[in-house]
Amino acid sequence: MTERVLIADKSDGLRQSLRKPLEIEGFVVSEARDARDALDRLHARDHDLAVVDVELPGGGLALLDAIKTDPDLASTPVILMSDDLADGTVLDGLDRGATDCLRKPVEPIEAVVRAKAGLRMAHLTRRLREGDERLTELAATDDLTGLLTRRFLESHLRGLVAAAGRHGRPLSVAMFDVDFFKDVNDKHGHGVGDFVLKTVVERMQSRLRTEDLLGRWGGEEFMVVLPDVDLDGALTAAEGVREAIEETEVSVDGEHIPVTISGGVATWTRGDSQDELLDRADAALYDAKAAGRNQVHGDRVTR
Ligand code: GH3
Ligand code: MG
Ligand code: MG
Repeated sequence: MTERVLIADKSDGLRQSLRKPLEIEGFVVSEARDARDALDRLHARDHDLAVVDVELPGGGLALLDAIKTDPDLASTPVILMSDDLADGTVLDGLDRGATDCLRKPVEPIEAVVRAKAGLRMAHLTRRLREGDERLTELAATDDLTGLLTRRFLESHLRGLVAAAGRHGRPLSVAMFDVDFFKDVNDKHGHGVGDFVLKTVVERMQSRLRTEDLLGRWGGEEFMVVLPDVDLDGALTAAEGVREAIEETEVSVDGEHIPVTISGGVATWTRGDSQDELLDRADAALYDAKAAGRNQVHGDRVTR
């Protein structure tokens, strides 16, 4: 695969002197004489590397910032060129995301060597990042439903509880459990049970806002974390979810399967640990079950 390198420098002579050796090594080279021109070229075509003079008209570091803060361009490695590595600009640039630097006047062979090393590093970084995303995704989502896992939700909730404490913002949780789910499995088999769970999840998701975090807490138990929502808001949201499930028609082979859920809601109050908050939601869920199921209860402390 040919790799494309952008050389951004105001001097025609310098761009020419770097173009040749890079082309001999098989790179495709484009040139820009100022920051605006460079950014236009980077947007117009994918580049694998940019070599940027810190004294570029329009600002070498300004161009670096524009690249590193643009999601489409941020992964492009940038090598800075400067005639004074001691003045701090290059070090500043490395802190702002540059990969490497070249001292001016640039030796053409050195430009080639650094370009190759920069590209190799960019490949490795990309592969690491892709691997990392895959691993994070595996740990964060549940196989059957694709929902966030309990482990992920618990670790995320820890941060939200701390933030609620710092900023005094409301934070609520709602715990749901499918009613008499064992009967569904016993009567229709585990496969139908799985199908019912997926249907329940789809309906729950359709009722929740994107900010609400829905996760699978255990077998047929689900948890919703509601940032910035107080008890009344959480009760309304949970009731909406319960209604949506009650109204959902689930039939298998023409047979209607009644599905309902019960919910318990709790709101964080100052001094609460995460476990206390979850315990109170759990207790409220227990109340809802004891009161006859297919209903949502708020916890007794914050109600
Ligand atoms: P309750 O109203 O008190 O919640 O009654 P229940 O029958 O739902 O309660 P119980 O906790 O006794 O049963 C839960 C059942 O959920 C038992 C378990 O086999 C089933 N289950 C858990 N995970 C899965 C799953 O991934 N797929 C299927 N099909 N069943 C599951
Ligand atoms: Mg259960
Ligand atoms: Mg149940």
